This record gives sequence, structure tokens and C-alpha cells, in this order.
Amino acid sequence: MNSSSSHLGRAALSSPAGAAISTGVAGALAALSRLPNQASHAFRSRYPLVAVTGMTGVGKTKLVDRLVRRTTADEHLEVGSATMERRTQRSARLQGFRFRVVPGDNAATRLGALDEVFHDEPVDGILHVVSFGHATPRRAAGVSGPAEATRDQLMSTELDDWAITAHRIASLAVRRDRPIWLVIVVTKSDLFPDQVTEALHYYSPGSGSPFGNKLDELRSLAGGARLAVDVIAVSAQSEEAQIAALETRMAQLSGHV
Ligand SMILES: Nc1nc2c(ncn2[C@@H]2O[C@H](COP(=O)(O)OP(=O)(O)OP(=O)(O)O)[C@@H](O)[C@H]2O)c(=O)[nH]1
Ligand SMILES: [Mg+2]
Repeated sequence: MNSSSSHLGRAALSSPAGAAISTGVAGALAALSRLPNQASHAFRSRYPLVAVTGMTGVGKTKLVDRLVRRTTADEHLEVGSATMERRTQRSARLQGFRFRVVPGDNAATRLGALDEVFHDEPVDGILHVVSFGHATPRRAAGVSGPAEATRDQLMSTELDDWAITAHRIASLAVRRDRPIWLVIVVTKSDLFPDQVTEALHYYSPGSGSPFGNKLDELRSLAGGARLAVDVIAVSAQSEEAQIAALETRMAQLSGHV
């Protein structure tokens, strides 16, 4: 657009015919006046980029499978993701999301993936997945035999993982010229049906829990207006309505609706 309007401008200036000048300029002005609409439409129809983060075995791949209506074979879920997964969800009226699933801490590609979503091609929103100590323990690369971990150990690993991710989110939020959003997705809620309220409290801002305290720190570093935070419980076995509620919330946070 820029190059064609400057071309029109030059042609009009060098033209000897007055009438041609005014038509050329009028045409260029009319084209320019249509620009903002076209540009904002192109902007709106761009699918927001969403990073999916969280410790290994927490259920990120499975959650995104639900969101994009796809299935990953069980044998892949057992060992965990080795690389970043890219999935696009297309829906009606040009609304949709591009998910970037950052592999958990047993994958060698994790740091590169974190750099990509928080720096190289920064995301518009983050789904940070947690499971109240129910992550599937994974074996570290090169180690054989079954992996084991107590619930306390898993909670503590989850908190360390969150500290790293929260730090990356804070630096993205302060660099970005527009707000970003964060949804803490409490998954595997089918494994702790009687503790869902307790879990939601544990992961909420202002709860005074170890996780909540780190969330409060992140919000004060990032500035409340730059970072919207939500907490939602789901499970891979969730009713379609629960998954739809998560999608609706992401759409609202992304300005789709
Ligand atoms: N019961 C239950 N199991 C789940 C749920 N979500 C995932 N799982 C299981 O938990 C295990 C880990 O899930 P993944 O989706 O592979 O975990 P991930 O976060 O992608 O792990 P990495 O790829 O290693 O980072 C798999 O065996 C899943 O079948 C859930 O909501 N409920
Ligand atoms: Mg995975």
C-alpha cells in the first residue's frame, strides 16, 4: 500500500495535466482512507498465539488435543513430548488460536521452545497447566526403570517450574506494547474430585499459598493492567461444555468477543 500510494504521488506531481493530478490524488486519498479498516480487519482475523506451559507429565499435550479435537497415541503420552507441538484451532468467523506447546522439563528442546514463545515470536496469551501434584512422573533422559515421585515432590517441582515460567511471563509483559493474558488451567481434576475448590484456591492470586504468592509477585512485576489472570479447572475427561467454557474465556481475553 505504501509503495503504491507513493508511486501515485510521484506520477501525479510529474503529470502536466491538472485533471489527471486531481484524479490521481483523489484516488490515492480514497485508497488511504480505506486503509485503517482493512488493516484492523487483517489484525482481527489473525489467530492469537497461545503458549501452553507447565511441568512434564501435567497434561499439556492432552489438553491441547481436546481443544483442537485431535488425539495423540497413548504411547507418545507415556514418554512425553520431545519437541514443541504446534497446533492450530480453526473455528467459525475467523476465530481460532495457534497453540505452541512447550515440552516439559524432561525434553532437551525446552529452553529453545521457551525462548521462541516468550522472545522470538512472543505470544498473546499463556495457558499454564497445573495438576495439584498429579503430574505423571517421567524418567530423566538416559535413566531406565520406572519413574517415581511423591505428591509433595511433584508439588515442589511444579512450583520451581512455575517460578521459571512466571519470570519469562513478567519480562514479556513489561516489553509488550499491549496486554497479555494468563489462564492457570488446573487439569486432571478427575483425579481429585473432592479437592477441586481447594486446588482452585491454591492456584489463585491473593490466596497466600506458595503458588499464589509467586502469582502476586508476577502481577506486581508485570503491572496489573498488562496481565489478565484467570484460574479454571478442567480435565481431559471433561464434558464438552467445560472445554467450551475455556475456549470462550480465551476468546474474551483475546478480544474476539
Ligand atoms: N486422569 C487424567 N489423566 C490425564 C489428564 N490429562 C492428561 N492425563 C494423562 O497424564 C499423562 C501426561 O499427559 P501429557 O499430556 O502427555 O503431559 P504433558 O504435559 O504434555 O507432558 P510433557 O510432554 O512431558 O511435557 C498422560 O498419560 C495422560 O494420559 C486428565 O485430565 N486426567
Ligand atoms: Mg506433551
